Amino acid sequence: MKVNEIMANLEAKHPGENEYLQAVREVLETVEEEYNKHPEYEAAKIVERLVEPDRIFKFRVVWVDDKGQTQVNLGYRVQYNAALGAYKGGLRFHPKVNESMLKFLGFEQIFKNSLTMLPLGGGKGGADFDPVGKSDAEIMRFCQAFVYELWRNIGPDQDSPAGDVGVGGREIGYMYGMYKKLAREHSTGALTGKSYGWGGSLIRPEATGFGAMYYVKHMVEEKGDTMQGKKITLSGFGNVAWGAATKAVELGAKVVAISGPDGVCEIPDGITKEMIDYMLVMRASNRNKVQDMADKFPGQCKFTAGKKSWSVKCDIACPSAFQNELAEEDAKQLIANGVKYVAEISNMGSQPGAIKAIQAAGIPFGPGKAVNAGGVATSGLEICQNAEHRNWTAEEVDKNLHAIMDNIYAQCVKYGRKADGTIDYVKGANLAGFMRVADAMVAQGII
Ligand code: 2IT
Repeated sequence: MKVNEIMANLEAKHPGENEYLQAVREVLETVEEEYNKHPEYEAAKIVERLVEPDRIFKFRVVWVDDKGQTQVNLGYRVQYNAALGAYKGGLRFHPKVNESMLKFLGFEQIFKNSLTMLPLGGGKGGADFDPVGKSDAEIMRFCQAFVYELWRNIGPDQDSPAGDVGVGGREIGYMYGMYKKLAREHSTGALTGKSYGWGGSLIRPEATGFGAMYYVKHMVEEKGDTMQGKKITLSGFGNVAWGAATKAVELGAKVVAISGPDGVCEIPDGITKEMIDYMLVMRASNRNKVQDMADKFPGQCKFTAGKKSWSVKCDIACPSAFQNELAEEDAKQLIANGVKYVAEISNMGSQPGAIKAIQAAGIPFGPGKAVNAGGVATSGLEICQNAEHRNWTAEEVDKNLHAIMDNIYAQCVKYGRKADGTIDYVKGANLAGFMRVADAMVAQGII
């Protein structure tokens, strides 16, 4: 494999699909050396096959808003790679959703799912629907219209979507309800992130953030350090930031910033339980404004419009909202402010220049596909529970999640340890995830 040749071909074939091209380049650059030691990969054209999805469904979603007006959106499902299991990955509802975004997310998902060691293939989907300002009834009608189109292509042994940005428990509920009505069967494993009581798993809502903090704790301990008193900045205030804040506080750390599209909310004394609970209220309101937190807790929080979390001094920075949210200049500001660790909880949260700057400064950098894998891992555990018609206790789920994150961390160390003893977590995650998929593809023949 020659990365530059492959990338030149992909750029010609998929011009302007910048997020997709960025995600592919990063993985290929970090696996190139090892790949070229495996003639069986080259013979089976593993890379050429892996970079293109198995298939993409693209469809019109039509629904009626509260004013009685017809609305038209575009929906997608990218079924990327099924070497390790049925397609698995979230759905993103956001006005900027397009094919490039979902291809990058689907591509990342393949290796993330591989790292969990569960039998999960990679996929992603969503729509350019903007939940901001929508009523609950409008969200229900949109979810129903989306599933009306997609339902034949999902199922527990085919493809199992879950939530992502803009899709949480409420949306999964509406989608599962419509799926069940159309499929005429209670195939609970067709969607994950369901509510507890009708197939959902305890700890799934918290899992991405909990898993991320288990991983971050390893990064910190690797340096002989502890989580106690560490100042953490998060971005966003969605499901991921909520789970991460909950676990960070439990581990003795202090969350000193969250953010929104409108600006940053600084919390100098650290986030409280009441504030963490209020994040859920803010999400349910569909307003998408972090200023609401500062208005609710005046004196404890300070809102600044137009600023990002990365302007706030911290020990650990955790992008937890959207791709490319940490730019090179943000990384430089964090470094100047003495950041000790950076761990992405969002998918591809950092721009390539930011990762380079952080790594060049000798600061450990944890990539999203390893750090945030606890979410999809717990979706995998939800499917296990659905298959055996049983609900595990919260302790059982958390114990499994913790063990999976410990193993992901160990794989990153094994594949990412450099000659000088430090760890390149990006390379470790990509290589560990990639090898398992490549070996499965070789074993399953040219398909
Ligand atoms: O990015 C992700 O891993 C997710 N949005 C969760 C996917 C899943 O199937 O639980």
